[in-house]
Amino acid sequence: MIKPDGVSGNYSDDIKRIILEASFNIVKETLTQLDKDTASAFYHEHSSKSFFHDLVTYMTSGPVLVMVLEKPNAVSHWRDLIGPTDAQKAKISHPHSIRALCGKDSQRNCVHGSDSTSSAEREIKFFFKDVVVPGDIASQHDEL
Ligand code: YYY
Ligand code: MG
Repeated sequence: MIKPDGVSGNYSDDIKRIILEASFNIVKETLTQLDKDTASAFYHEHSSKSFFHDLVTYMTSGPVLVMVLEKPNAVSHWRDLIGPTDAQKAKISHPHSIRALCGKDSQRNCVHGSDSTSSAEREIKFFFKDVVVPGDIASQHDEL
């Protein structure tokens, strides 16, 4: 997912170029505006965190571009490509990562990536009810 700062900062085309150069297939995509309930449900695992309210405010501040990406070991490859959660740290430790390119800090970090195959399955179904997730996606053992 390209988050609101990525979309409003006009990074979508650059990020899609990086995605295609890394040999991902973009299976589905949709530009959508999250409302408070949807953003809260998407990030429900963080609902007890101190940053949750600010995170929901940020995620609902503008449109997001949601994509289903496909390639072998897609979860871990995408996480490698986006870099660490804190974009300030990414700029130092992973200067070629997407978060280093367009993120601002530990909240406005430009992109989302599923953290496991089971999260990927949940998140794909969250946005794309009609995508059939391959049965073997959960057997790749690339939990992070
Ligand atoms: O998976 P990833 O996005 O890299 O980080 P998470 O620890 O799952 O946090 C989800 C999301 O929450 C993060 O992308 C920004 C936000 N967040 C925050 O606002 N402040 C923090 N200190 C940590 C995370
Ligand atoms: Mg996460």
